[in-house]
Amino acid sequence: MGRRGSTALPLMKPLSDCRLYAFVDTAYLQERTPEFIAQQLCDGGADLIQLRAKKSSVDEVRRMAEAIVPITRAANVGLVINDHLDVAREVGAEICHLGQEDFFDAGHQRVEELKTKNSKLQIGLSTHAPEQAQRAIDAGADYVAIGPIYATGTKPTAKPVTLDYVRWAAQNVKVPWFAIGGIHLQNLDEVLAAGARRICVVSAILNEKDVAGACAKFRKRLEAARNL
Ligand code: TZP
Ligand code: MG
Repeated sequence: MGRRGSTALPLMKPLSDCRLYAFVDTAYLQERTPEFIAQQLCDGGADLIQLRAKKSSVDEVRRMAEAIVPITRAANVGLVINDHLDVAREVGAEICHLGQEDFFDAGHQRVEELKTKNSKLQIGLSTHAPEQAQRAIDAGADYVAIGPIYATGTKPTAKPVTLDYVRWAAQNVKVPWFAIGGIHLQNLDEVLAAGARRICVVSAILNEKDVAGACAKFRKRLEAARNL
């Protein structure tokens, strides 16, 4: 039996090797199913895929996650569940992503509090300023998201943090960190020049008809920047 067939060992790359973090965001599904998008993102070379379903009930999120898990597993891509820790645990996702309010405002102090015994679940936290990044790292976050760099329709009320925060992260953050928010192929070079080596991309991939092709373009650009 191959490695893939032998129980639920996480076979995703270590977070430090993950560079392209893509999304199944239900706001951008159009006529497409979550599974179709997930498969396209895997085919396009995403290292991580987040299920982000802001308007869905927990049951709907669970159903979507259950449909996506076999796809990400088969591709050895890490599945991240946004907001729903219980769903992440139930479906055996590799990672749960939480915002500042989901974690700190809910009274948590250490990410270990969210990890059940023997669980390999990793926790990623959103951050919007250096103090938040420091607090997330001190809390034991497995990765931090740094953003939104630019204004974005995916999170329209969030204030852009600008490339200054990316430059700060490049100097100061030692855990894996991902630049996020308004990143597209035309501004990718300046995000990389500011020091980012890992990026999250939602709309610039999902707005394309050829999702796998769009994803592959980001992948190629990140590969080309590997030795920057
Ligand atoms: N968190 C900070 S910005 C953002 C999230 C979820 C949205 C990123 O989406 P896009 O479409 O890549 O700007
Ligand atoms: Mg949240």
